[in-house]
Amino acid sequence: MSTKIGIVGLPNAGKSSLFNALTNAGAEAANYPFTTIEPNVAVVPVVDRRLDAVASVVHASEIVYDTIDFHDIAGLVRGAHEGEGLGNRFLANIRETDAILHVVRAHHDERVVHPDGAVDPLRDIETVEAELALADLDQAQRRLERVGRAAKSGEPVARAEELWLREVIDALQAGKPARTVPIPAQAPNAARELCAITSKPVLFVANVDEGELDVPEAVAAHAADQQAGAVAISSRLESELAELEEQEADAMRKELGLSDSGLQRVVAGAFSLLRLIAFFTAGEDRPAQSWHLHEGLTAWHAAGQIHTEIQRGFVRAEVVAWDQLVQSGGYAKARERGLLRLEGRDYVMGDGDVITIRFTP
Ligand SMILES: Nc1nc2c(ncn2[C@@H]2O[C@H](COP(=O)(O)OP(=O)(O)OP(=O)(O)O)[C@@H](O)[C@H]2O)c(=O)[nH]1
Ligand SMILES: [Mg+2]
Repeated sequence: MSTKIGIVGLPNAGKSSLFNALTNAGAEAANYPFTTIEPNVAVVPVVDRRLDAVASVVHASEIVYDTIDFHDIAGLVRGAHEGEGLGNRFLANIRETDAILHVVRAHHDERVVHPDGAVDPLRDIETVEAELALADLDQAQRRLERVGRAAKSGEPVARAEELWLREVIDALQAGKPARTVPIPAQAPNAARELCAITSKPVLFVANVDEGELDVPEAVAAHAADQQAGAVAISSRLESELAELEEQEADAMRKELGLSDSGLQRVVAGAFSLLRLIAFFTAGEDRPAQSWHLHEGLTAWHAAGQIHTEIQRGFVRAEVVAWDQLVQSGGYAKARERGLLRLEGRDYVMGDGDVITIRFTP
């Protein structure tokens, strides 16, 4: 299942520029058959050079990167939760995402109008967070009405959920995100049912002046306070770079003193936020593929990512670290050197593992 990420921010913050940069860079770097599900959804391959190396030593037929879906929405203005500026409808689109990219304007280009007249990243963040909290509050109150009816009949799960919803409502009213309220053991699905936007992990993207490399201090401090991540990029610069050929773009980056692509930092930031690791499957004349899995999950979970049938019939896994496979020059040598291990279903997957699962159909 591909990871979904929603992009939020004030009007003119640079969301669509970032979205376009992600789209173009993905199409370019991975030769991905780009499909637009909807005009505002970009399917972006997660380019991983480790997979390229693996594919080459095992003589894979092709390279298939795992993807992330980015959802671009229109800017949130004050009052968005009340339907102002169609905000509520856009917010509904990102309730189903796994994480939020919060784009905040930090560049000082006077030709770009700021909806509040002046550049102030922290104020903007607080405006957007207030809208998200109010939208969640509305959602929580509606859910409470429904659950409250079931709770009256004494149903224990509904009662636990009702109590939790009341706590969430208190937190949101106090300006705190829903994620600060622990999920009750008796109603483990409560959070999934509510789909609160403020329960999702957040990566702040400070849209900085071209040539600026650092996240503004106020944004960094706010992110740290929220246990969120933060990266600095220039959306405009990245969207321009994404339109160039790869070599040209690299040369341009060097000239500007940028070490890596800002988009790589966005994707890497999102992944570390979601605590995802990458693993690979690859074989001769078969596609080499990358997959993502939550940190700490097992070979059995990895099997489930690949196919439910493979998970159901799981017998054992052959695992080798990607760099050991590459250094060995292929599976045969890796096996000879004892680097290819047999593992059971409870083996905890490592980042960069190459796995072959034996299963009974
Ligand atoms: N100088 C500069 N201008 C930028 C940058 N990012 C975006 N812009 C400009 O700001 C304007 C708005 O950018 P968009 O990416 O469309 O902003 P948005 O957040 O999608 O705005 P809405 O869709 O209206 O909410 C455009 O004219 C961009 O060219 C940047 O990093 N630097
Ligand atoms: Mg836009």
